[in-house]
Amino acid sequence: MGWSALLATTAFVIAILLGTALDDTYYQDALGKTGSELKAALHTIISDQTKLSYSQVWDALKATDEDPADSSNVILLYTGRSQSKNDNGGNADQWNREHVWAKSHGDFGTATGPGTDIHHLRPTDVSVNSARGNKDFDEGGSELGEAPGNYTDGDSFEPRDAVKGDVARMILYMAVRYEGNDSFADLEPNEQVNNGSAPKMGKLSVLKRWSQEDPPDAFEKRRNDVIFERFQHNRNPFVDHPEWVEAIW
Ligand SMILES: [Ca+2]
Ligand SMILES: [Ca+2]
Repeated sequence: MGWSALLATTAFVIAILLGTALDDTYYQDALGKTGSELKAALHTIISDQTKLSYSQVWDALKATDEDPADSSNVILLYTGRSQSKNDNGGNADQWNREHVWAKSHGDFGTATGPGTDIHHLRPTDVSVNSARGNKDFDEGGSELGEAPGNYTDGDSFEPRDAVKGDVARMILYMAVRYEGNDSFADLEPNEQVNNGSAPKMGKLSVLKRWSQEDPPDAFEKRRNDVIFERFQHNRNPFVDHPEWVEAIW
């Protein structure tokens, strides 16, 4: 076996062991459970975390969403554009911090808590972020000229296919992480659009389908690892175990 083959084999074995190790350690109390018992076990596991300030989120996103092909850039969620890490701010074509679970749904703002939880915060083009606004997720509408593959109408937003599953798993992470037993609302998915300021996000049936259609890829898995190892020290269980979406909902 040559060196490159040996390295590839070693990397593969480490990846398998890491997955097994997570089940034997991090997810130990969740294994074998389903429904509300699984949700409760995961809530306890992922609530043990370091919390960031809203200003710390900028630097965290530069690490979690780094372009694997160019370490000076991040990949923007909806446009898929690779853009300089330092080109963040408030101008229309800069990138800013998108709350995938819109912060008005439960009115949690940007105080340390759900509003600074980088599992659902992503770099996005400023004006595309505005177009999404606080809309619920559903299919249909007009395509965004600046973000091909993304659609919106008066009451919902549909992200491009490559991140549909990412969006679903971020929303469902938030539902498990925030259960109303801290100073914030109990966040839950539902079948509505136009949820307004209610601590709800729709549509659950569409999000479940998106999670099936777009399983976790290398970028999403790496992101989960970076958040776990370097920032919050908690994981999105649905990136590690996508089958837990159906097991709970
Ligand atoms: Ca994806
Ligand atoms: Ca909840």
